Amino acid sequence: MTTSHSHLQETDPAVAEAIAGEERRQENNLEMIASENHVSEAVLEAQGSVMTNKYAEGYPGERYYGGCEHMDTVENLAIDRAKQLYGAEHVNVQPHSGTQANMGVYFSVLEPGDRILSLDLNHGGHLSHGHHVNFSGQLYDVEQYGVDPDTGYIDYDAVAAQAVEFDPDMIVSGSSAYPREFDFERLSEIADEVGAYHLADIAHVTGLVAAGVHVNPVGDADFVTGSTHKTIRAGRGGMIMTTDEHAEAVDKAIFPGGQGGPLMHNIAGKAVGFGEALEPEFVDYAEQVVANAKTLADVFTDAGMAPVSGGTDKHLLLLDLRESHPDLTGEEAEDALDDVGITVNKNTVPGETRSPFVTSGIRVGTPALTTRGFDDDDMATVGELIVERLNNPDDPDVAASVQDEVDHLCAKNPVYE
Ligand code: DSN
Repeated sequence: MTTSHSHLQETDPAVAEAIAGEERRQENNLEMIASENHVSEAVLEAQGSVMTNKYAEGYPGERYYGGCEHMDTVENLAIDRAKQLYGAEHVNVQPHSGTQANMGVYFSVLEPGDRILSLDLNHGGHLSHGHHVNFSGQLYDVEQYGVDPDTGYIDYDAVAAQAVEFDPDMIVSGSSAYPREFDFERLSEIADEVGAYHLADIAHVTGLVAAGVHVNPVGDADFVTGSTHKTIRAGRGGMIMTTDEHAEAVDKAIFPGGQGGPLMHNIAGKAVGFGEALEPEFVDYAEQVVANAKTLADVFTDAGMAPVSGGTDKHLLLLDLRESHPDLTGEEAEDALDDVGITVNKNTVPGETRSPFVTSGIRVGTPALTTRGFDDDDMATVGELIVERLNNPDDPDVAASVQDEVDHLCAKNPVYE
């Protein structure tokens, strides 16, 4: 990848320098935010293309503007490739984000005041699943399910009982910090029993599902939403998958219901990334993402920092620091790691007692490091560095030695050659 940005450097050095700084930061830090990844240069090229100039309200073959023939080509490519990856009958690739995708689903079949049953944010859920600070919690009547405090797993019998009691119009599954696979089939059965729709939000695991290393809810859930830039490493944004039955309602809810012109440069990036995910090497990547997360879980467990639920089935771990590091908040842990070039995010945990700005935990993910080539041995070293730093957050000698090792790992596994 070019790092010069020569034209921008001339016309707008302030922005050029910020972009160059971010390139250096990504290259020289261990990016372990579970929702982030490093896309290919091909995806970057598509996203930075003239596709950004074009308005294309409507859908392929049915646009409200002229000159959309190339927009139709990339949008159809993105749709067809997503259908191949997930086996969906209908795909909408226009949502600007995962939250917009969820909004599109809600708007397609729910009325304000309808009832949603979803996973609590502190137990790994997402703001757009009905949190009171989000439109979803303001427009709908929301109840939430949680994880069993003893096991850290969702208790599906408890969810079934709650569903009978609450009588929701929609059950939402999927998460941003629940480290275990969902039993999508069981949730669809529960939804059927109470006459509710089932929305499975696979935002974090779109890549793992595409590669077949995580269960696919398409075919069980009425609606499946996802982000397109996390584990799937495609252009930034969201998508909705559904059956032919709900296709028209979903498309109308996205445009004109919830959005204006689609972000065609991002849709071009989605098409490119989906094409890459159809290649056999993508399965190797996804398998390594999960293997790396399991390696981290073993290192943390051996160090007395057992992750919530005892491990992971996917690309992320949630560490509740209250027992292992009672004097360290999630915020302090995030800062301590940031100081030595390891980027994670503070995260609320089941039974959280602190504010979302402070928290008692951190979330740690492997998609981005796996993209830059980290294998099991590298990941074991990363886990040991995290333990070392969190055990000695005020020791400058430890900080210096961890930083040295981070520098070495980054140099050995460059993001962009
Ligand atoms: N911001 C994303 C995450 O980190 O999980 C969710 O939207």
